Amino acid sequence: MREFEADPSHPRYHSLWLRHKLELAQHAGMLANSAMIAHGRGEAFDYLLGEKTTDSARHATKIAAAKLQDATKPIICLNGNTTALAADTMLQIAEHLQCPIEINIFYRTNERMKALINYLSERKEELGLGVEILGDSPDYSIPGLKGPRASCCWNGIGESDVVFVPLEDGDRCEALRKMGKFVIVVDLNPLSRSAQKASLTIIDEITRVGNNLLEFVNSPIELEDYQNELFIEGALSHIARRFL
Ligand code: PTJ
Repeated sequence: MREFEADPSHPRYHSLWLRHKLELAQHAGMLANSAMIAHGRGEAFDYLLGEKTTDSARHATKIAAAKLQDATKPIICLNGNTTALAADTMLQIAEHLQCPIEINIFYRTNERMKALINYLSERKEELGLGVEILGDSPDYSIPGLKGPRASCCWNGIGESDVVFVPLEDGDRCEALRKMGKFVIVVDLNPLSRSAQKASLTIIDEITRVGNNLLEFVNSPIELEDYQNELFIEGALSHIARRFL
């Protein structure tokens, strides 16, 4: 595996670093075959957004923190890309919220599940955290979904009331909402089905969301009313203002 050689002064340093993390994860068998395509799509939207957290996305993240703090059974649900890019912050957020993390992937294979759970467990040990990691023995199925992507854990996604699920797919987001859950999605594409179907959509890059959310969950936050369409409109009008 090649070493990471970019100079920190390189204008695209962070972007190159994220790509490198994905390469390492690919090498370790953690990612779906299409993970790089998904990342490239995210990068394209991030470029349009200016590669910075917008005020509207920061506001959505703050509401997400309040919802997670207020939840009875919150769960952080991670796929391959999010684990590769943001494992440490997600573990720290889970520790603050005292909630488990469930590895739950779209393209499920036993090998990938094992690689992801091992990696997350190693990071947890390294950080000295006590977060419960779920996913290796699914005992529940998300109603209305077929195939391996429906598999999950009852004591994780199954009985949760608030699900934080970055880079989710539209069908599963809809199925989780039909179960009555409050679904928080992170997606750089404001037009994706999951962005449109979520209870709360954070249109921002997952590593930036991780850092912001970690900052917010550190102190108690008041719940406030919001309209999710405004977060989607906020991202679209931000893009329009930058280029028109
Ligand atoms: O690990 P698995 O098996 O669950 O599979 C994960 C992928 C991401 C491959 C799978 O869910 C997939 O194919 O996703 P899609 O349908 O390509 O959607 C991915 C969405 O995530 C796109 O709308 C991207 O804009 C968005 N995205 C990609 N990278 C990031 C991102 N959003 C936030 N931060 C990112 N770093």
